[in-house]
Parts: sequence; C-alpha cells; structure tokens
Amino acid sequence: MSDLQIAAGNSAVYAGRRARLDQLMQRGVAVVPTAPEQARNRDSQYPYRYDSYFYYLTGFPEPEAVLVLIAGDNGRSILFCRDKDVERETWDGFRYGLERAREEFHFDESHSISELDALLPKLLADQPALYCHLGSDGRWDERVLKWLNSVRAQVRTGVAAPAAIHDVRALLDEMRLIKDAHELATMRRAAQISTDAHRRAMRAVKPGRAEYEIEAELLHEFRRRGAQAPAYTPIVAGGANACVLHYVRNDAVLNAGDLLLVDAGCELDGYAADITRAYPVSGRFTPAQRDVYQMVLAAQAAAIAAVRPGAAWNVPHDAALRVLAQGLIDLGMCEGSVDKVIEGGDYKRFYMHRTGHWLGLDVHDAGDYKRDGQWRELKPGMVLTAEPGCYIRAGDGVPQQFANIGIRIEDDVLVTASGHEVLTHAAPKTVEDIEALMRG
Ligand SMILES: [Mn+2]
Repeated sequence: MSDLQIAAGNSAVYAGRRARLDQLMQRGVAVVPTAPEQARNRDSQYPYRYDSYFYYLTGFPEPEAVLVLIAGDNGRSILFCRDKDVERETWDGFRYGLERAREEFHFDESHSISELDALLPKLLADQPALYCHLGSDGRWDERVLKWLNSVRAQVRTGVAAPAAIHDVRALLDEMRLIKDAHELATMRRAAQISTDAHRRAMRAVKPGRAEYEIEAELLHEFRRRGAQAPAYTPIVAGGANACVLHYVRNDAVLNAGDLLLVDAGCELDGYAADITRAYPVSGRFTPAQRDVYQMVLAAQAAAIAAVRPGAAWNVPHDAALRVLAQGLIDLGMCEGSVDKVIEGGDYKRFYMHRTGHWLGLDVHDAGDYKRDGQWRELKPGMVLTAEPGCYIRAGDGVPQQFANIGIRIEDDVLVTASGHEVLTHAAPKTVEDIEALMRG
C-alpha cells in the first residue's frame, strides 16, 4: 500500500481518538503541533519524524502542521498545514495541501499554516480552557502566550480569554497508555520485523566481524520489511562494551569467547519495538557466561510471569530483582540474604537500571508510572518491556571468568485480560535455541 492509501484507510481511527479527547475536554480548545524539522548540517536535514501526540490524533505525516480541536458547542477539528506548492514539491515531494488533507484525514476544516497566528486568537475567544503543552519548546511557548495575550487585549470589547490552561499531555498520556486494536496490529508487525532482524543478526555473528556489520544486518532487515527507521540507535556491544549501558559506537571487532549484546528494534508507522538479546560470539556460551545468562533469563521469566491486570507496576521489577539477588549470591558476587542484598543495594553494582518502561509511539512511551504516590495498576491494553540485566565489569573485584559479561534480555509484553502476551517471543532466548540458531 502507498502512504496515501494507509493514511486514508486509517483516518477513522484517528478521528475516533479526536472524538475521545473531545469528550475528556468537554469544553475548550486543544492545540497540538507536530515536531519541527531539524537541521543536521548545512543543507542536510535529519530524517523527519512527526510528534507522537500529534500523530496519535491525526495520522498526518507532514511537518509544519498543527491540530486545533474545539470541544463543546460548535465543536470541530481543524488542521493547519502546508499549502500545495508545485515548485517545492518538485524538490521535496508530495504535499497534501489544505483540501486533500481535510478530506483524507477527516478534518472539519483546514487552513494554511501561515494563518495560524492570525486565526488562533479568534479560535480561543470565549473559550473556557486551553489545552496545550508548554515547557518543552521555548519558541512554541512564546507563540501560545502571544495568542493568549492577543485575546486578553480584546477583553474590553466583551471577549473572554481562556481562564484555564491545562496540559493536554495529561489527557493524551492516559489515552496512549491503553493501546487500541490499530496500535496493537502495528506493534505486532513491528515486533515481528524486529525479531526477524535479531535472528538475522545472530546468524551473522562470528569472531573477527565488526559490531557495525551486525548493526547493518539489523538495519537491512528493518528497511527491507518496510519499517521506516530504527526506533532508537541500536546498541551492538561486544565483550566489555556490553557493560556500557548506552554504548552506540558499534565500531569494535568481535572477539572469540566474548558475548555480544544487541539492543535494537524498528519503528513501523510510528510504533516501536524494543528487544535485547545477548549471545556468544563463537556460538557457544562458556560455563560462566551460561550461569549468568540463566540467572538473567530466570529473572526475566519471573518479571513476565508477574505481568497481569491488577498487578502494580513495580511487581515485575521486584520479582526480577529477587531472582537476580539470589543468583548473585549463588555466584558469589553478593553476600548475605536476598533481603539484605536488595535492601542494602549491593546488587546495584551489577544491575543499575529498572526492569521496564511503557512502549508505543515512543520507545519510552507516554504515561505515568505512579499516581498519587502509588505505583499504578496494569490494565489490559498496556504494553511494557521486561528487561532485567547483569553487567559485570572487570574492575569490580569479581572472579576472572565473570569479567566483562554484560547481559540484558528484553521483550515487549502486552497486558491482556487474562495475563499477558509476549509480542517479541520469536527472538530466540534460551541457551539451547540461541546455540542451535548460531550453529545453523
Ligand atoms: Mn527498553
């Protein structure tokens, strides 16, 4: 399908989300801009990526666009976007233009983006509330304040300015937290492409290859299958590099006997997959690598088993942590009881991050983890990662056979009515499955 067909086919989904936001706002105006284009250097731009909130409500992929949603009396959805421009389209490609954008994306009105500053004060007049987001882009904040001041300047003519300003993200975060059928279908496809990319990477690994060669295999599979980009910079980390949590240089040579940690997922139609696997460069785990690996795998199994409706957010993390603490004691890297290792924080030398995050349009997706000071409850339709790890640096005074073992095992887990579904199960993760794939 072409981009045009995809957009047209799904516009009812986006219109439905706008209607839900309408209901949540009841009365007032929401203003949601897409992301600006970003210069890379001189005449080069970074590949364009729309704003996730804007895209969630519109499906509209072009830069220089703003959604204005009026709830309540005279409610309607308005898109401000770029005009048709034959000259620019010759250089940069197709633009929807006002008419076509309105029709295909089911808006009630469309206006040129060049009219935004002139029209916004009129649209805000006599509205009780403005829903927008402030505080992430200073120039945007300034524009919003100008519109508000321009309405306030007309107060003596009988026009009322919005009395309340709300963060529209608070409403949208809650909506985005529960994935709808369209989102889940997209995330399943993103997961499938990404698991296949990991299988491809596993088959390509051998001593003497460079980390970037493995990265190339991942990117090749993402793109070959129609994913637009990696959802984040892939981490391809051999040996000691795996103990650097955000290692992205990916330029070292893979050595026989080392482990390779690969954290990579694609972005498909806006949605991320996020998968980590660790496997031996030579195709077989050493006994020490296997011991640590089995510990992390057991911790991940405990975390995944704890994902079910009604469980608090921290329950999977705590479950993984208990398994890791016991494992570190058994391997002689921590001392004392499980409770002592956890309460004293001794495990943090080897496990310094948490066990997961929300996943969706953003890799670290929208949504609070606590409400009123309490970890929030999991509900069907939420998607989170389960990603315990263990990172043993050579300088940590550990037995030699454990030095430079860095392992993280990460899957994407959907909360279902009866428990959970692992969206990324097709990427091998048992010792036997990994070694068998690498042999083949
Ligand atoms: Mn992750």
